[in-house]
Amino acid sequence: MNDKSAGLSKSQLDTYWMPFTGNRQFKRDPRIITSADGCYYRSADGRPIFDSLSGLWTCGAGHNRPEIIDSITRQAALLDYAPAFQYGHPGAFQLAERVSQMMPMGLNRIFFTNSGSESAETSLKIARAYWQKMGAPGKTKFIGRAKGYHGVNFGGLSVGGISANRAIFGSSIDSDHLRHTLLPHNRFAKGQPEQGSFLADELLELIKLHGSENIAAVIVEPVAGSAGVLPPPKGYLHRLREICTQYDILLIFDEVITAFGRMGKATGAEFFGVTPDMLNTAKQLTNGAVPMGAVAVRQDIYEIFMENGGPQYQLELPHGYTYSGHPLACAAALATLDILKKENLFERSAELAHILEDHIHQLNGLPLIEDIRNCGLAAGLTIESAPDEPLLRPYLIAMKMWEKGFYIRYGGDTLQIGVPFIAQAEEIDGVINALAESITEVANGQ
Ligand code: PXG
Repeated sequence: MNDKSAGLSKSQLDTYWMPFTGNRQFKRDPRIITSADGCYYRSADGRPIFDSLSGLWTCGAGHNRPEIIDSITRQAALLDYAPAFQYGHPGAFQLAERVSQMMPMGLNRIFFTNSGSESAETSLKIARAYWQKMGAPGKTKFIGRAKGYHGVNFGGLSVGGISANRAIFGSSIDSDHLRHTLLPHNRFAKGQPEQGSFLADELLELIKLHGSENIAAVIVEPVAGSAGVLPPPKGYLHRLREICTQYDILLIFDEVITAFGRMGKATGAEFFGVTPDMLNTAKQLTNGAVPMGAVAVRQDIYEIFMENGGPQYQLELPHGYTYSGHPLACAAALATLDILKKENLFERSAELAHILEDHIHQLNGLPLIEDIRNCGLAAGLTIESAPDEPLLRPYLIAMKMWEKGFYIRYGGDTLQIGVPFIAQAEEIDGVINALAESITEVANGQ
Protein backbone atom coordinates (compact mmCIF):
# COMPACT_ATOMS: atom_id res chain seq x y z
CA MET A 1 0.00 0.00 0.00
CA ASN A 2 1.32 3.43 -0.80
CA ASP A 3 -1.37 5.63 0.70
CA LYS A 4 -0.15 7.69 3.66
CA SER A 5 -3.69 8.06 5.00
CA ALA A 6 -4.58 4.35 4.91
CA GLY A 7 -7.55 5.03 2.67
CA LEU A 8 -9.22 7.28 5.25
CA SER A 9 -11.54 9.85 3.76
CA LYS A 10 -11.12 13.56 4.35
CA SER A 11 -14.30 13.46 6.41
CA GLN A 12 -12.87 10.72 8.63
CA LEU A 13 -9.62 12.59 9.06
CA ASP A 14 -11.42 15.83 9.85
CA THR A 15 -13.88 14.35 12.31
CA TYR A 16 -11.36 13.01 14.80
CA TRP A 17 -10.08 15.79 17.10
CA MET A 18 -6.66 14.35 17.89
CA PRO A 19 -5.09 14.82 21.34
CA PHE A 20 -1.93 16.92 21.82
CA THR A 21 -1.62 17.11 18.03
CA GLY A 22 -1.26 19.84 15.45
CA ASN A 23 -4.53 18.71 13.85
CA ARG A 24 -4.33 21.01 10.82
CA GLN A 25 -0.84 19.95 9.83
CA PHE A 26 -1.50 16.27 10.56
CA LYS A 27 -4.60 16.13 8.42
CA ARG A 28 -2.77 17.70 5.51
CA ASP A 29 0.08 15.18 5.84
CA PRO A 30 -1.06 12.22 7.97
CA ARG A 31 1.29 9.93 9.81
CA ILE A 32 -0.84 6.83 10.21
CA ILE A 33 0.46 3.69 11.89
CA THR A 34 -1.28 0.49 10.86
CA SER A 35 0.53 -2.30 12.68
CA ALA A 36 3.45 -3.07 14.98
CA ASP A 37 5.78 -5.85 15.95
CA GLY A 38 8.66 -5.78 18.44
CA CYS A 39 10.46 -2.43 18.17
CA TYR A 40 8.87 -1.44 14.87
CA TYR A 41 5.69 0.13 13.62
CA ARG A 42 4.52 -0.07 10.06
CA SER A 43 3.26 3.14 8.48
CA ALA A 44 0.25 3.26 6.18
CA ASP A 45 2.60 3.69 3.23
CA GLY A 46 4.22 0.38 4.12
CA ARG A 47 7.50 1.46 5.76
CA PRO A 48 8.99 -0.04 8.93
CA ILE A 49 9.34 2.70 11.55
CA PHE A 50 11.59 2.23 14.58
CA ASP A 51 9.81 3.10 17.82
CA SER A 52 12.27 5.43 19.59
CA LEU A 53 9.91 6.25 22.47
CA SER A 54 8.36 2.83 23.15
CA GLY A 55 4.98 4.23 22.11
CA LEU A 56 4.53 7.04 24.60
CA TRP A 57 6.88 5.46 27.17
CA THR A 58 4.42 2.56 27.28
CA CYS A 59 5.75 -0.43 25.33
CA GLY A 60 9.16 -1.30 26.80
CA ALA A 61 8.67 -5.01 26.21
CA GLY A 62 8.04 -4.36 22.52
CA HIS A 63 4.79 -4.41 20.57
CA ASN A 64 2.25 -7.18 20.05
CA ARG A 65 3.70 -9.58 22.57
CA PRO A 66 1.91 -12.94 22.08
CA GLU A 67 1.79 -13.57 25.85
CA ILE A 68 -0.08 -10.31 26.43
CA ILE A 69 -2.41 -10.89 23.48
CA ASP A 70 -3.22 -14.40 24.79
CA SER A 71 -3.84 -13.16 28.31
CA ILE A 72 -6.21 -10.41 27.14
CA THR A 73 -7.99 -12.77 24.74
CA ARG A 74 -8.52 -15.47 27.35
CA GLN A 75 -9.79 -12.92 29.87
CA ALA A 76 -12.19 -11.35 27.35
CA ALA A 77 -13.74 -14.74 26.67
CA LEU A 78 -14.02 -15.59 30.39
CA LEU A 79 -15.12 -12.30 31.98
CA ASP A 80 -15.25 -9.15 29.88
CA TYR A 81 -16.26 -6.80 32.66
CA ALA A 82 -17.10 -6.98 36.34
CA PRO A 83 -18.47 -4.10 38.38
CA ALA A 84 -15.59 -2.37 40.09
CA PHE A 85 -17.65 -1.04 43.01
CA GLN A 86 -18.71 -3.36 45.83
CA TYR A 87 -17.86 -6.48 43.75
CA GLY A 88 -14.55 -7.82 42.46
CA HIS A 89 -12.86 -10.29 40.15
CA PRO A 90 -9.72 -12.35 40.86
CA GLY A 91 -7.36 -10.56 38.46
CA ALA A 92 -7.52 -7.22 40.27
CA PHE A 93 -6.51 -8.79 43.60
CA GLN A 94 -3.79 -10.90 42.03
CA LEU A 95 -2.39 -7.87 40.23
CA ALA A 96 -2.54 -5.64 43.32
CA GLU A 97 -0.36 -8.12 45.18
CA ARG A 98 2.05 -8.45 42.26
CA VAL A 99 2.39 -4.67 41.93
CA SER A 100 2.82 -4.18 45.68
CA GLN A 101 5.73 -6.64 45.66
CA MET A 102 7.53 -4.38 43.19
CA MET A 103 6.92 -1.15 45.09
CA PRO A 104 9.23 0.31 47.75
CA MET A 105 8.86 -1.12 51.26
CA GLY A 106 5.62 -0.12 52.93
CA LEU A 107 3.81 1.07 49.79
CA ASN A 108 1.67 -2.02 49.61
CA ARG A 109 -1.89 -0.86 49.13
CA ILE A 110 -2.79 -0.46 45.47
CA PHE A 111 -5.58 1.66 43.95
CA PHE A 112 -6.27 1.09 40.24
CA THR A 113 -6.96 3.84 37.71
CA ASN A 114 -7.03 3.95 33.92
CA SER A 115 -4.33 6.48 33.15
CA GLY A 116 -1.53 8.57 34.54
CA SER A 117 -3.86 11.55 34.82
CA GLU A 118 -6.26 9.55 36.96
CA SER A 119 -3.38 8.33 39.09
CA ALA A 120 -2.48 11.98 39.74
CA GLU A 121 -6.03 12.89 40.76
CA THR A 122 -6.29 9.78 42.92
CA SER A 123 -3.11 10.47 44.85
CA LEU A 124 -3.99 14.14 45.40
CA LYS A 125 -7.46 13.23 46.66
CA ILE A 126 -6.11 10.52 48.98
CA ALA A 127 -3.63 13.06 50.38
CA ARG A 128 -6.33 15.59 51.21
CA ALA A 129 -8.72 12.97 52.62
CA TYR A 130 -5.90 11.51 54.71
CA TRP A 131 -5.24 14.82 56.43
CA GLN A 132 -8.96 15.24 57.07
CA LYS A 133 -8.98 11.84 58.75
CA MET A 134 -5.85 12.79 60.69
CA GLY A 135 -7.59 15.86 62.11
CA ALA A 136 -5.64 18.35 60.00
CA PRO A 137 -8.29 19.54 57.52
CA GLY A 138 -6.32 22.69 56.77
CA LYS A 139 -3.71 20.66 54.92
CA THR A 140 -5.15 21.05 51.41
CA LYS A 141 -2.52 22.88 49.39
CA PHE A 142 -0.17 21.06 47.00
CA ILE A 143 3.36 21.81 45.93
CA GLY A 144 4.37 20.74 42.42
CA ARG A 145 7.37 21.78 40.39
CA ALA A 146 7.94 23.95 37.35
CA LYS A 147 8.14 21.80 34.19
CA GLY A 148 6.33 18.97 36.03
CA TYR A 149 3.72 16.92 34.17
CA HIS A 150 0.98 15.12 36.03
CA GLY A 151 -1.52 14.62 33.27
CA VAL A 152 -4.29 16.80 32.00
CA ASN A 153 -7.10 16.69 34.54
CA PHE A 154 -7.65 19.71 36.74
CA GLY A 155 -5.75 18.49 39.79
CA GLY A 156 -2.76 17.29 37.83
CA LEU A 157 -2.85 20.42 35.73
CA SER A 158 -2.74 22.64 38.81
CA VAL A 159 0.29 20.93 40.30
CA GLY A 160 1.89 20.55 36.88
CA GLY A 161 4.33 23.14 35.68
CA ILE A 162 4.28 23.10 31.88
CA SER A 163 2.87 26.53 31.23
CA ALA A 164 1.69 25.78 27.68
CA ASN A 165 -0.62 23.08 29.08
CA ARG A 166 -2.04 25.30 31.81
CA ALA A 167 -2.35 28.76 30.32
CA ILE A 168 -5.75 28.52 28.59
CA PHE A 169 -7.44 26.40 31.24
CA GLY A 170 -6.68 28.38 34.38
CA SER A 171 -5.98 26.42 37.52
CA SER A 172 -8.40 24.85 39.92
CA ILE A 173 -6.77 23.60 43.08
CA ASP A 174 -4.60 25.57 45.38
CA SER A 175 -1.00 24.87 44.54
CA ASP A 176 2.43 26.39 44.37
CA HIS A 177 5.55 25.24 42.59
CA LEU A 178 9.19 24.56 43.26
CA ARG A 179 11.66 25.78 40.70
CA HIS A 180 12.65 23.25 38.03
CA THR A 181 16.05 21.59 38.23
CA LEU A 182 17.60 22.67 34.94
CA LEU A 183 20.72 24.66 35.74
CA PRO A 184 22.86 26.24 33.01
CA HIS A 185 26.11 24.84 34.41
CA ASN A 186 24.68 21.31 34.28
CA ARG A 187 24.23 21.40 30.52
CA PHE A 188 25.45 18.22 28.82
CA ALA A 189 25.81 16.44 32.17
CA LYS A 190 25.74 12.66 31.86
CA GLY A 191 23.11 11.10 34.10
CA GLN A 192 22.34 12.90 37.35
CA PRO A 193 23.95 16.35 37.54
CA GLU A 194 26.37 16.90 40.43
CA GLN A 195 25.03 20.33 41.31
CA GLY A 196 21.57 21.41 42.33
CA SER A 197 20.48 19.55 45.46
CA PHE A 198 20.16 23.02 47.05
CA LEU A 199 17.07 23.54 44.87
CA ALA A 200 15.18 21.17 47.18
CA ASP A 201 15.72 23.65 50.01
CA GLU A 202 13.35 26.00 48.21
CA LEU A 203 10.65 23.82 49.70
CA LEU A 204 11.58 25.39 53.05
CA GLU A 205 10.74 28.80 51.59
CA LEU A 206 7.35 27.58 50.36
CA ILE A 207 6.67 26.06 53.76
CA LYS A 208 7.53 29.39 55.37
CA LEU A 209 5.21 31.16 52.94
CA HIS A 210 2.19 28.84 53.14
CA GLY A 211 2.68 27.09 56.49
CA SER A 212 3.13 23.33 56.74
CA GLU A 213 -0.26 23.18 58.45
CA ASN A 214 -1.77 24.10 55.07
CA ILE A 215 0.24 21.80 52.80
CA ALA A 216 -1.06 18.29 52.02
CA ALA A 217 1.64 17.00 49.72
CA VAL A 218 4.55 17.62 47.42
CA ILE A 219 4.30 15.90 44.05
CA VAL A 220 7.23 15.47 41.66
CA GLU A 221 8.39 13.14 38.93
CA PRO A 222 11.71 11.62 40.02
CA VAL A 223 12.84 12.31 36.45
CA ALA A 224 10.69 14.97 34.76
CA GLY A 225 9.73 13.24 31.51
CA SER A 226 7.46 15.29 29.30
CA ALA A 227 9.53 18.43 29.85
CA GLY A 228 12.40 16.69 28.06
CA VAL A 229 13.95 14.18 30.50
CA LEU A 230 15.29 16.19 33.44
CA PRO A 231 17.22 13.93 35.84
CA PRO A 232 17.24 15.07 39.47
CA PRO A 233 20.51 16.55 40.71
CA LYS A 234 22.37 14.24 43.07
CA GLY A 235 20.90 14.46 46.58
CA TYR A 236 17.87 16.48 45.47
CA LEU A 237 15.23 13.80 46.02
CA HIS A 238 16.77 12.79 49.35
CA ARG A 239 16.55 16.37 50.53
CA LEU A 240 12.89 16.68 49.45
CA ARG A 241 12.18 13.51 51.40
CA GLU A 242 13.91 14.85 54.51
CA ILE A 243 12.01 18.12 54.44
CA CYS A 244 8.63 16.45 53.82
CA THR A 245 9.21 14.08 56.73
CA GLN A 246 10.34 16.91 59.00
CA TYR A 247 7.26 19.04 58.24
CA ASP A 248 4.67 16.27 58.04
CA ILE A 249 3.97 16.72 54.34
CA LEU A 250 3.25 13.74 52.12
CA LEU A 251 5.64 13.09 49.26
CA ILE A 252 4.11 11.74 46.04
CA PHE A 253 6.33 10.42 43.25
CA ASP A 254 4.72 10.51 39.84
CA GLU A 255 6.37 7.48 38.25
CA VAL A 256 4.06 7.16 35.26
CA ILE A 257 7.16 7.09 33.05
CA THR A 258 9.81 5.84 35.47
CA ALA A 259 8.06 2.78 36.97
CA PHE A 260 8.39 -0.79 35.66
CA GLY A 261 11.81 -0.69 34.06
CA ARG A 262 12.61 2.65 32.45
CA MET A 263 15.18 3.27 35.20
CA GLY A 264 16.50 -0.29 35.07
CA LYS A 265 14.61 -1.01 38.29
CA ALA A 266 10.98 -1.54 39.27
CA THR A 267 10.68 2.12 40.25
CA GLY A 268 12.60 5.38 40.21
CA ALA A 269 12.23 5.32 44.00
CA GLU A 270 14.33 2.15 44.06
CA PHE A 271 16.81 3.54 41.54
CA PHE A 272 17.35 6.76 43.49
CA GLY A 273 17.00 5.17 46.93
CA VAL A 274 14.24 7.52 48.09
CA THR A 275 10.85 6.28 49.25
CA PRO A 276 7.77 8.46 48.77
CA ASP A 277 4.45 8.07 50.63
CA MET A 278 2.51 7.43 47.43
CA LEU A 279 3.76 6.34 44.03
CA ASN A 280 1.76 6.87 40.81
CA THR A 281 2.12 4.57 37.83
CA ALA A 282 0.49 3.81 34.44
CA LYS A 283 1.90 3.24 30.93
CA GLN A 284 4.43 0.35 31.22
CA LEU A 285 2.18 -1.45 33.72
CA THR A 286 0.26 -3.06 30.83
CA ASN A 287 2.98 -2.51 28.22
CA GLY A 288 0.52 0.00 26.77
CA ALA A 289 -1.83 -2.74 25.57
CA VAL A 290 -4.84 -1.71 27.69
CA PRO A 291 -5.18 1.60 29.55
CA MET A 292 -4.39 1.23 33.23
CA GLY A 293 -2.75 3.08 36.09
CA ALA A 294 -2.08 2.27 39.73
CA VAL A 295 -1.33 4.30 42.84
CA ALA A 296 0.73 2.55 45.49
CA VAL A 297 -0.04 3.89 48.97
CA ARG A 298 1.74 3.47 52.31
CA GLN A 299 -0.08 0.81 54.26
CA ASP A 300 -0.58 2.97 57.34
CA ILE A 301 -2.30 5.63 55.23
CA TYR A 302 -4.73 2.96 54.02
CA GLU A 303 -5.21 1.78 57.62
CA ILE A 304 -6.24 5.28 58.74
CA PHE A 305 -9.09 5.11 56.23
CA MET A 306 -10.10 1.65 57.45
CA GLU A 307 -9.98 2.63 61.12
CA ASN A 308 -12.04 5.74 60.54
CA GLY A 309 -14.40 4.32 57.94
CA GLY A 310 -17.59 4.02 60.03
CA PRO A 311 -19.72 0.85 59.83
CA GLN A 312 -18.03 -1.93 57.86
CA TYR A 313 -20.49 -1.85 54.96
CA GLN A 314 -19.70 1.81 54.40
CA LEU A 315 -17.12 2.84 51.81
CA GLU A 316 -13.99 4.35 53.26
CA LEU A 317 -12.95 6.41 50.23
CA PRO A 318 -15.61 7.86 47.94
CA HIS A 319 -13.45 7.63 44.86
CA GLY A 320 -12.94 5.22 41.96
CA TYR A 321 -13.61 4.64 38.28
CA THR A 322 -16.05 2.39 36.43
CA TYR A 323 -13.01 0.78 34.84
CA SER A 324 -10.73 0.62 37.92
CA GLY A 325 -9.04 -2.78 37.78
CA HIS A 326 -10.74 -3.67 34.49
CA PRO A 327 -10.40 -7.42 33.80
CA LEU A 328 -8.68 -6.91 30.42
CA ALA A 329 -6.25 -4.37 31.88
CA CYS A 330 -5.42 -6.73 34.74
CA ALA A 331 -4.84 -9.55 32.25
CA ALA A 332 -2.52 -7.34 30.21
CA ALA A 333 -0.65 -6.19 33.32
CA LEU A 334 -0.19 -9.68 34.76
CA ALA A 335 1.25 -10.88 31.44
CA THR A 336 3.46 -7.78 31.20
CA LEU A 337 4.92 -8.23 34.68
CA ASP A 338 5.63 -11.87 33.82
CA ILE A 339 7.52 -10.86 30.68
CA LEU A 340 9.51 -8.16 32.48
CA LYS A 341 10.61 -10.74 35.03
CA LYS A 342 11.14 -13.74 32.79
CA GLU A 343 13.23 -11.80 30.29
CA ASN A 344 15.14 -9.79 32.93
CA LEU A 345 14.06 -6.64 31.18
CA PHE A 346 14.98 -4.31 34.05
CA GLU A 347 18.57 -5.52 33.77
CA ARG A 348 18.39 -5.27 30.00
CA SER A 349 17.08 -1.70 30.28
CA ALA A 350 19.95 -0.84 32.64
CA GLU A 351 22.50 -2.24 30.17
CA LEU A 352 21.02 -0.32 27.27
CA ALA A 353 20.98 2.84 29.40
CA HIS A 354 24.80 2.91 29.28
CA ILE A 355 24.79 2.54 25.51
CA LEU A 356 22.18 5.26 25.11
CA GLU A 357 24.19 7.58 27.38
CA ASP A 358 27.33 6.99 25.35
CA HIS A 359 25.66 7.45 21.99
CA ILE A 360 23.40 10.40 22.72
CA HIS A 361 26.26 12.49 24.08
CA GLN A 362 28.12 11.98 20.81
CA LEU A 363 25.64 14.48 19.38
CA ASN A 364 27.29 17.19 21.50
CA GLY A 365 28.88 19.68 19.14
CA LEU A 366 26.27 19.47 16.39
CA PRO A 367 24.52 22.73 15.55
CA LEU A 368 21.26 23.65 17.32
CA ILE A 369 21.81 21.37 20.31
CA GLU A 370 21.64 23.38 23.52
CA ASP A 371 21.61 20.52 25.97
CA ILE A 372 21.67 16.73 26.18
CA ARG A 373 20.36 14.87 29.23
CA ASN A 374 19.93 11.20 30.07
CA CYS A 375 18.85 9.02 32.96
CA GLY A 376 18.01 5.34 32.83
CA LEU A 377 16.85 4.36 29.36
CA ALA A 378 15.63 7.89 28.65
CA ALA A 379 17.25 10.87 27.01
CA GLY A 380 16.25 14.40 26.06
CA LEU A 381 17.70 17.08 23.79
CA THR A 382 17.00 20.79 23.96
CA ILE A 383 16.97 22.41 20.54
CA GLU A 384 17.90 26.05 20.04
CA SER A 385 14.77 28.03 19.23
CA ALA A 386 14.20 29.48 15.81
CA PRO A 387 13.50 33.22 16.09
CA ASP A 388 9.96 33.64 17.51
CA GLU A 389 9.17 29.98 16.91
CA PRO A 390 10.52 27.87 19.80
CA LEU A 391 8.47 24.81 18.78
CA LEU A 392 9.37 24.77 15.10
CA ARG A 393 12.72 23.00 14.93
CA PRO A 394 11.89 19.96 17.11
CA TYR A 395 8.86 19.44 14.88
CA LEU A 396 10.95 19.75 11.70
CA ILE A 397 13.54 17.33 13.08
CA ALA A 398 10.87 14.80 14.06
CA MET A 399 9.36 15.00 10.56
CA LYS A 400 12.79 14.31 9.03
CA MET A 401 13.09 11.34 11.38
CA TRP A 402 9.69 10.00 10.29
CA GLU A 403 10.82 10.22 6.65
CA LYS A 404 13.94 8.25 7.58
CA GLY A 405 11.92 5.54 9.34
CA PHE A 406 12.05 6.66 12.98
CA TYR A 407 9.28 7.71 15.33
CA ILE A 408 10.64 10.21 17.85
CA ARG A 409 8.78 12.29 20.38
CA TYR A 410 8.92 16.07 20.14
CA GLY A 411 7.37 18.54 22.55
CA GLY A 412 8.16 22.12 23.50
CA ASP A 413 11.77 22.85 22.57
CA THR A 414 12.84 19.25 23.22
CA LEU A 415 13.15 15.83 21.62
CA GLN A 416 12.89 12.67 23.70
CA ILE A 417 14.17 9.15 23.30
CA GLY A 418 13.17 6.07 25.26
CA VAL A 419 13.79 2.98 23.17
CA PRO A 420 12.16 -0.35 24.11
CA PHE A 421 13.99 -2.48 26.68
CA ILE A 422 14.33 -5.13 23.97
CA ALA A 423 16.08 -2.84 21.46
CA GLN A 424 19.50 -3.81 20.10
CA ALA A 425 22.59 -1.63 20.49
CA GLU A 426 22.71 -1.19 16.69
CA GLU A 427 19.18 0.15 16.74
CA ILE A 428 20.19 2.83 19.23
CA ASP A 429 23.06 3.59 16.90
CA GLY A 430 20.57 3.90 14.06
CA VAL A 431 18.40 6.39 15.94
CA ILE A 432 21.38 8.54 16.90
CA ASN A 433 22.79 8.56 13.35
CA ALA A 434 19.42 9.49 11.88
CA LEU A 435 19.07 12.19 14.51
CA ALA A 436 22.49 13.62 13.67
CA GLU A 437 21.52 13.77 9.99
CA SER A 438 18.10 15.27 10.68
CA ILE A 439 19.46 17.95 13.00
CA THR A 440 22.16 18.86 10.51
CA GLU A 441 19.64 19.09 7.69
CA VAL A 442 17.34 21.35 9.71
CA ALA A 443 20.30 23.50 10.78
CA ASN A 444 21.22 23.89 7.10
CA GLY A 445 17.66 24.86 6.24
CA GLN A 446 17.19 21.76 4.09
N1 PXG B 1 2.27 11.77 34.89
C1 PXG B 1 3.39 11.67 34.19
C2 PXG B 1 4.70 11.77 34.89
C3 PXG B 1 3.33 11.46 32.81
O1 PXG B 1 4.47 11.38 32.11
C4 PXG B 1 0.93 11.48 32.97
C5 PXG B 1 1.05 11.68 34.33
C6 PXG B 1 -0.42 11.40 32.37
O2 PXG B 1 -0.70 10.14 31.91
P1 PXG B 1 -1.94 9.89 30.93
O3 PXG B 1 -2.00 8.39 30.89
O4 PXG B 1 -3.14 10.46 31.56
O5 PXG B 1 -1.60 10.54 29.63
C7 PXG B 1 2.08 11.35 32.19
C8 PXG B 1 1.95 11.17 30.72
C9 PXG B 1 6.08 12.66 26.54
C10 PXG B 1 4.74 12.24 26.95
O6 PXG B 1 6.23 13.15 25.44
C11 PXG B 1 4.52 11.93 28.26
C12 PXG B 1 3.26 11.57 28.67
C13 PXG B 1 2.21 11.47 27.78
C14 PXG B 1 2.45 11.76 26.45
C15 PXG B 1 3.72 12.14 26.03
O7 PXG B 1 7.04 12.54 27.32
N2 PXG B 1 3.11 11.33 30.00
